[in-house]
Amino acid sequence: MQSVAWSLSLFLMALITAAFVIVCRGAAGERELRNPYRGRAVVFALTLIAGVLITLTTLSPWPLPAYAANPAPAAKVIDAVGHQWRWDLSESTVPVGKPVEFRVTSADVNHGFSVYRGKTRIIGQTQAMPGFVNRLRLTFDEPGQYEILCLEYCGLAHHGMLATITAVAE
Ligand SMILES: [Cu+2]
Repeated sequence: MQSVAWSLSLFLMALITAAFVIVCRGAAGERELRNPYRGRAVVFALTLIAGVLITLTTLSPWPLPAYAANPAPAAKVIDAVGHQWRWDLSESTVPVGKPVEFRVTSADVNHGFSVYRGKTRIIGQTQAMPGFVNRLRLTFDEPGQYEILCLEYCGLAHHGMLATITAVAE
């Protein structure tokens, strides 16, 4: 699915680029007659170059983190299902220092699956969507309790969607 979306995006970007090139070429013949528009073409070209450069430098790693292409084997796989308004986890403990893979989905509406260390530090998050399973790989560096909260407003008791998971040194 991801590769289809990516290919479609590239195709549409190429189509828009081609449209711009065709419009620019069509306007080139009138350039001598309409000098005031020359400035616009320069501004457009500079904006386009800046946009491409900014996009290329800020999309690294591109388009997904490297582990998605070549994942290390997970020490534990945990199924996580979001419901209005609770999380169902297939396991409640994780090993410290080893990669854990959460397979996150939803039974009803979209939720935001986020793992907190303490009250303020998010160590990972992904969407929980009905009909899709998103994989989130995390390594828990410190033993102790972690909280799983919902990051997407999903109804009246959204704020109460709390689960805990314990990282245990093995
Ligand atoms: Cu929610």
